[in-house]
Amino acid sequence: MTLASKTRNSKRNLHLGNVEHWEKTDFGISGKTSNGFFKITVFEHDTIRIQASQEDTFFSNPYSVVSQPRHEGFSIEELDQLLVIKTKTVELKLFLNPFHLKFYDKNGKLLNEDDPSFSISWLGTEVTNYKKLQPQEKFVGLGEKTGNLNRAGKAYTNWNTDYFAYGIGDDPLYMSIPFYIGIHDEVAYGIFFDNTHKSVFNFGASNNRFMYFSAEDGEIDYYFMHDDHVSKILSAYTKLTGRMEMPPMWSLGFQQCRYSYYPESEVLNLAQTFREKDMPADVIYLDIHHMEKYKVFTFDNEKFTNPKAMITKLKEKGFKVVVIMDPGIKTEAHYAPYVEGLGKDLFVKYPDGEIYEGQVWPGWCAFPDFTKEETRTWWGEKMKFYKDAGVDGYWTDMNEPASWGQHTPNLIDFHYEGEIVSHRKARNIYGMQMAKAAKEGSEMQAPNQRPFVLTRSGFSGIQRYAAAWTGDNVSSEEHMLAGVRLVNSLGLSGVSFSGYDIGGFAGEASKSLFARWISIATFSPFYRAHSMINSCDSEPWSFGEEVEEISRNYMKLRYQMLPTLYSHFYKSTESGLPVAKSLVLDFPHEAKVYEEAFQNQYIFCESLLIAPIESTKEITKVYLPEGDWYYFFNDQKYSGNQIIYVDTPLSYLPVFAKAGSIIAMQSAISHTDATHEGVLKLHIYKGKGSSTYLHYEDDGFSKNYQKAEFFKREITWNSDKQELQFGPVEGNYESAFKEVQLYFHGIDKDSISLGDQEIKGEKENLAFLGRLTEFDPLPDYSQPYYEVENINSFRFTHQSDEFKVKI
Ligand code: NBV
Repeated sequence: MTLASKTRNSKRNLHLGNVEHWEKTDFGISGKTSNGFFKITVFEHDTIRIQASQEDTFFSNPYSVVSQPRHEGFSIEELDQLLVIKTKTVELKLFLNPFHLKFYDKNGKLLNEDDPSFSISWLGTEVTNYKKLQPQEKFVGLGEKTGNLNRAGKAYTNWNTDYFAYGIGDDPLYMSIPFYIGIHDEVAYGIFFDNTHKSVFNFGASNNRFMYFSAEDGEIDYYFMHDDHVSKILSAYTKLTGRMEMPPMWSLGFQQCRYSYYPESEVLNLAQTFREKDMPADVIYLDIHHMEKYKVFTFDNEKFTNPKAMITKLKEKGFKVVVIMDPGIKTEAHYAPYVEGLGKDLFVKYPDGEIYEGQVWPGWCAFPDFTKEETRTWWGEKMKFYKDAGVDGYWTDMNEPASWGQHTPNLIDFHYEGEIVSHRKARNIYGMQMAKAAKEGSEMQAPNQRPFVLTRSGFSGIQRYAAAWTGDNVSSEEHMLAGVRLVNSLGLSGVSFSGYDIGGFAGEASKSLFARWISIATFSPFYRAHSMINSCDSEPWSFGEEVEEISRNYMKLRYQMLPTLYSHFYKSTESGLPVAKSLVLDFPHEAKVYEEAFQNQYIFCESLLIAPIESTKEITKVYLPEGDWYYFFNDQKYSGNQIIYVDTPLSYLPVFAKAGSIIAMQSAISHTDATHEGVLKLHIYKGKGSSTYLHYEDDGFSKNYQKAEFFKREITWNSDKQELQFGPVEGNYESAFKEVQLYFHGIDKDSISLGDQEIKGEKENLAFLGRLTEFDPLPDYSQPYYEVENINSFRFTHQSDEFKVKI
């Protein structure tokens, strides 16, 4: 009996068995056990790959990992019944009889260990790795997963699913990222299980013995990552699976969506209203009604008589257009994409060669096989249709792939870059490959323009191709907070550019809910309002004057913060670390971070602590981590390491600036392309020691930044010495800021020196959120108006040489 048939026939758990033979390889070891084969690869000093298979061959997912193992020093020591593989960061003990692994840090502290009895096992084709639960072990990450920040005690399934109006505890949703971080006893590690089949992560649900990750089929193929800092574990993961590229600046602005805006007069009115109401915005979306009979690569000529002219008018007003693209191709005779797809053999098929058809918006559809390069290229060519009309961004929806009935038959075949596999292996990767097709299509159509793709579905590595949003959420207070957790969790899983539908997609937001939601989203990487067909109007002016005023204030604040936001997006492209960062990343061993009351808190752009709170609450508890914090709207200072109570009038979201930080701002503008005053306003908060803000600028839309056309400099603030150092400028791009204006928070000085020059301060009253107008204040909105009073500001010419400001 061969191993494979032994496994297939097994009705009980089959362990990998005892190691019978092993040998050294270039990057580690490989070997044979009584029931299978294994391979251990030292990828980097902090990353070790573990593979186990029933056969003597190992398959690799061709889609997620983009890096190669590097020759870094490691040693292999053979002891009695044990092999020890050591890098400068991790020690791995492989116990031979039976095969099981234990990982230690460089000081010999246990990080993670297999359950020795089961370690890697098969049950039929299902393959599982069982890991002992460590005392008080916490688990974070796993991407777009509902529930608490700490996933201990829960189990999750990775199976990309179209889930309209999901509940805040429901699983699975649209996207699968089989990567998590385990934290216990002052240590942490990360595991990325690189298997695209339906998989389960059980963090101690229904048992108290182990956590496990299992896949319906395929192999054990995981990367173990460790470092002293959780953020370095995340950097290691994004080194493996890639990082986002610099998005166009406009995609950081406010975006307005609706299922669906039509006809073209409505779209133009919408744009006009934003401008008339002085509410900054950059993007309008065209949802499925832009198409003729929902056929992708068409416009409904009655609703949109001249899309190109419409888009030209929108551009004149500073708007970009993003169109939806669904994968389903209507199986209609003479419809070019269908005819071409058939002719070029680009659709997903049954194993007997017949085209698979499923029903979606256009009726019966064929599905392009995005796991095939020819299909992706062809899709990119078809996108010329939109490019010619002036479209700038693409929204890949329904790419789980969704179809009515929600039960795509498992037997259908996908190309999978030549391997030819069933739906069981391909489903989870399909959406990501559609997003890749869209990204590359956009680049094919406009080579020097940065693509913008928004995707619903994805897998590990999706951050290389698209921003993500959390699908069909619901207009409720708990959904608003659940969305924050989803975005924070995506950030902990390599996806820095994500957001949720402001106001909720399904259902109708109350006035206060919308106001609070748009306030929170101002501090979300992706900033878009969207709502369902047949629901009430949900533009930021549709909820009455107070909400309009609050929305305008926060939208303007977002545009004022663009220099900081853009710089942190740049930083994230370099580090893989999130722009909206759960507190767990900096304070993994602080128990309060996981408490229900505080688990939604996060740090935005390294400098602002955001404490999301329901719109119905008038007061909230906020946990301030160590360090000092300044309430953002009036500079009230609080010491960290304590829980404080804060009033939460609707117009003021609890936001705190971290002592020691530098927050770069500009004047409010109507859209990202509009000209600002040319003054870089640096808000500097007194703290302890020194901290650095990396300021980054470029043209915001082209790829010229890849050829050093950027302006980059470190600005270091030393609170102890009271010195601000502007470092050397890198890159060949001229800064758009002609002047610098400094605002010191927590420091009372009326002059500074800039070289030999003394500069006198001018007293200013800062109003971060503008003033609420006097009209008809409802009781809830009649809270005091906060402002930072009588602060000194200092203004001088922006220099590109290094310089120092002494306070
Ligand atoms: O295209 C229509 C919607 C879209 O607005 C939404 O954002 C997607 O998540 N789409 C789903 C299809 C149907 C929703 C009921």
